[in-house]
Amino acid sequence: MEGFTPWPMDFAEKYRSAGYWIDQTISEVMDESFAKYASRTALITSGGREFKYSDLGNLATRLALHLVNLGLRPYDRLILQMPNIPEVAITYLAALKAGVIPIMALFAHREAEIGFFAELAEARAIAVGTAWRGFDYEEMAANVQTKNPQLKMVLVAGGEPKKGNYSIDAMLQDPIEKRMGLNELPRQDPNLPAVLLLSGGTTGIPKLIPRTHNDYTYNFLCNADICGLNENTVSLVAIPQEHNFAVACPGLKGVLSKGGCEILSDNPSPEAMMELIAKHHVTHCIAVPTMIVGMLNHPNRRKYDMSSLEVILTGGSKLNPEVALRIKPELGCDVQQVLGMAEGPLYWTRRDDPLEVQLHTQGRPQSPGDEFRIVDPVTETDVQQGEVGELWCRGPHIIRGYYRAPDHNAKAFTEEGFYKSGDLVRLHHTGNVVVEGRIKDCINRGGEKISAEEVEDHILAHPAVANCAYVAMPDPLMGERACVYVIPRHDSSINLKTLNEFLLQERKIAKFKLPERLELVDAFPLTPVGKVNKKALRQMIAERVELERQASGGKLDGTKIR
Ligand code: OOB
Repeated sequence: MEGFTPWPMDFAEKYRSAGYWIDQTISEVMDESFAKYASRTALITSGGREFKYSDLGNLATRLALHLVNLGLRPYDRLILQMPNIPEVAITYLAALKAGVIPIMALFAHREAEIGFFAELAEARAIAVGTAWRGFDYEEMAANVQTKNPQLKMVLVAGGEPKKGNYSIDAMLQDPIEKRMGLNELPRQDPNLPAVLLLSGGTTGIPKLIPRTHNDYTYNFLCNADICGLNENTVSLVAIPQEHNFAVACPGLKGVLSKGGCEILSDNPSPEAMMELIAKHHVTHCIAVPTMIVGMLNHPNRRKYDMSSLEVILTGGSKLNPEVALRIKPELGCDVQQVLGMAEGPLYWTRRDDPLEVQLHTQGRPQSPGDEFRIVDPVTETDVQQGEVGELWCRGPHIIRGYYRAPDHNAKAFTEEGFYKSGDLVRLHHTGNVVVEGRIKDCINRGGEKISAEEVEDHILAHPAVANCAYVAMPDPLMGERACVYVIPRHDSSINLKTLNEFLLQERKIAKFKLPERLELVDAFPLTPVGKVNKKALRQMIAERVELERQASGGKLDGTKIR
């Protein structure tokens, strides 16, 4: 496939002979589960809809045949952007069966992001939910279509579509399998991409991450074992289903591979999560640290019987050790930390690790086939044991290149094929890694990554802005929120409200990327080579936030979640 960097032959052979790559497609592995666990419950939604393994398998096959019937061909790209409704899982599984590559967008994305993915990947289709929380996805899709004529098909789930669009609900009710044979579904090469994930973590414009059948299957099967999933597992997902964590680490596919049940919730609030844990006797809960803080601090926590909960799987941003320490005594379950990346690297703590490792580290590689180095980012040599450096990773589930990004690939990967993660870590004496920061220019807002450069480009388009720098400020709940330093143009005035209106209405970016604080300045501190010194800006805003917190008697606890 054009734009995809395969693993070199010798590595592919090594991964295959070690048994990491099993040369099956994701659909083949899923089909085995649909047959093996046919009568068991596979999926329950917060809205009360339930699907058995046989239902899920049959619906995915039916929709896959419809996709083929509509004219979608192997390796065509389809943007998948739905809230956590069952159709998101069905459409994902159907696309894989039809050999169509889903681009895993988030329902929070807007025209700027979706338009960018459509153009970069020359997507032929987009699958959305109908209006959701007051936003009209079909209207957005229509706007994206005007600039992307190749985006021919808009598929809509959860209601009646507008004229010219296709109804997923109607397709799921139409037994096309009576008219088309399964041999119409294409044979696929397990060495080629199955899915395009989004990178959040890189510098610059977002990238698409090609994950092959072989590498992504290994990813979820291995994660399912590390997290101890089995037929009795009930796993709660309230983060977006399209996220790598929710779909493959071990996520939906990990749960389905072992015969467990996924509870899919469209409400990420701590109370809704606790209610579902109690109602469905959830054993495994996938949560970003912000959600854990929300549950721990919730006044109604004791109302809910959460005794079924065995473990919280958490990653996406750093779990504060003080929060980690409260999990067992207050929520009654274990915690398994994961330092994960859509590019593939996955470091996990294990349930039988000493408490010190479980609480204070972000784990060690998921696979014995993984290699990592911790290097000085300037000299690119290994740091001394225990010192902080950049984490470089290579392995059977770690990509060798972003999709259609040759220039960036030359910088983001070493010649030997290590992915330069941009994360700063230190090796714990137990052989686990501890995240200490990052060198990539992004903000991690409660696990959602935002590229600074991407938002700065939008902010610079505002007529009152001469220059800007978008940086992270610390926040007790979200870990980080975005603050923008702005040098205004002469005689212009700008404030946070007018800037954010501009970003939403004119630039049409996702709301979670909006700066939450604006600081006007005359000039930026510069580094010795004359670049904006973002480290100094981060420090400035952190000090200011801390002073304000002290002045307010500690009451500014940032409990607002947007
Ligand atoms: C997950 O994946 P991405 O691609 O959205 O974000 C990756 C970045 C990492 O490079 C790191 O900067 C940060 O998110 N991160 C963490 C972390 N887990 C991810 N930082 C500190 N502590 C952690 N435990 O976020 C992701 C993918 C799969 C599973 C879980 C999370």
